[in-house]
Amino acid sequence: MKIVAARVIVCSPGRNFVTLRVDTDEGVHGLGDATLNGRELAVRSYLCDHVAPLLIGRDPFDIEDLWQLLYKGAYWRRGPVTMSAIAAVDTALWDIKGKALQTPVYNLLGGRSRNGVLVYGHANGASIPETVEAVARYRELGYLAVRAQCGVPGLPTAYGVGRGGLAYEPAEEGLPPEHRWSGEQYLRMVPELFDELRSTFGFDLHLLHDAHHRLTPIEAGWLGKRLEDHRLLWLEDPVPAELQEGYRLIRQHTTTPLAVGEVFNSVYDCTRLITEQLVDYIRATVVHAGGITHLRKIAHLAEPYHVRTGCHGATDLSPVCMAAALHFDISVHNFGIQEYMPHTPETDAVFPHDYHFADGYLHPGDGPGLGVDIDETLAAEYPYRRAYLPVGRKQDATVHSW
Ligand code: CS2
Ligand code: MG
Repeated sequence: MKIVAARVIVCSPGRNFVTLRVDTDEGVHGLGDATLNGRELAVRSYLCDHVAPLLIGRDPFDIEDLWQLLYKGAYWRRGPVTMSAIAAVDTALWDIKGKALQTPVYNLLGGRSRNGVLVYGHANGASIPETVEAVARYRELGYLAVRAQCGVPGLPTAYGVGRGGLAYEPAEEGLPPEHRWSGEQYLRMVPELFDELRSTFGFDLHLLHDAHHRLTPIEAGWLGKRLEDHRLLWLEDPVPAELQEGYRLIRQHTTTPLAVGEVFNSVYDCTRLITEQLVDYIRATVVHAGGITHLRKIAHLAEPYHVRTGCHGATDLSPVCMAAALHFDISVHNFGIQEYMPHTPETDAVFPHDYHFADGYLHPGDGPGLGVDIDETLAAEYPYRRAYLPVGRKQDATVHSW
């Protein structure tokens, strides 16, 4: 079997997505997600202008060799654009192999290790009572785990909180909006939020929270200690993780489980966090961390250190990434939990897929390959619209992590 074409489809059914399609001389094709929120066209160019010519004529079954060729052969290694492009190729090749061998991709990864993939949903509200109501709705929908994000008194916007009752979608058309941040106000609100959630729901529901890279290590240590009795499943991205050893300071102060890594794009971003057991969950996912091939290497490094997976799964990762993540999730031994923000009906129409939700779990489906496709005719009805993630600024206008 030989690769005969590699094309990139950019579309915007409610939000922007970048999809790689790889075609072979035996009529089998595979898909890979290459979406990088706010920098989509950079990945399109990397794929179209630099990667696609290298793929033509190669055997799509040689997944590891092609991964190494694209990684080492570029000379300039790592980074979100490069690794999202490599991820898209890798994902498409696994899809092709599963289809050619007429088996679901999870069977090529060691088979099933569990009955279903535990997921968590995103509840949010402008106030604590609104957030409590939203968590109740997710429990009624059958979710066993819910992330809770709430408005911050005195701030016009807050991370993870939808506007006007709409589902939360961080990217906005036009130039980047600027969102204000107050650590003081936030650190007052979060303990009150989880005091209220635990007194309302007890401990039969997993609760999670995302600090979205905004605290200092000592603030995160204080917050983690304050939340310990609420037994969160995790406190996510408490501080930016470029300084991996910065997590030692948080660990010294709290036993609240920590999750990090949705912005990571290679195993090198997390070797110290894993080998020093500074985190409990690693959030790297298929589309931004080099595909299924590299994500497996991250998970295998993590296994002996008792670190579990918790793949990122926001709506800016397409159904192609979700499908691939679920084949990884159902198979990898040290699975923790999968984030699940359902896409819009218009997105699901462009990306028909086999995966489905039932009783708090996602199931990847048992069809050959990844069980996802793209309707290119429908996709063409949704042209790309430049959109940016917000920029964060403190109250005094100092730029801050968003
Ligand atoms: C968030 C994301 O889902 C999460 O945990 O951190 O919504 C993140 O803000 C977006 O994926 C950024 O594009
Ligand atoms: Mg996050």
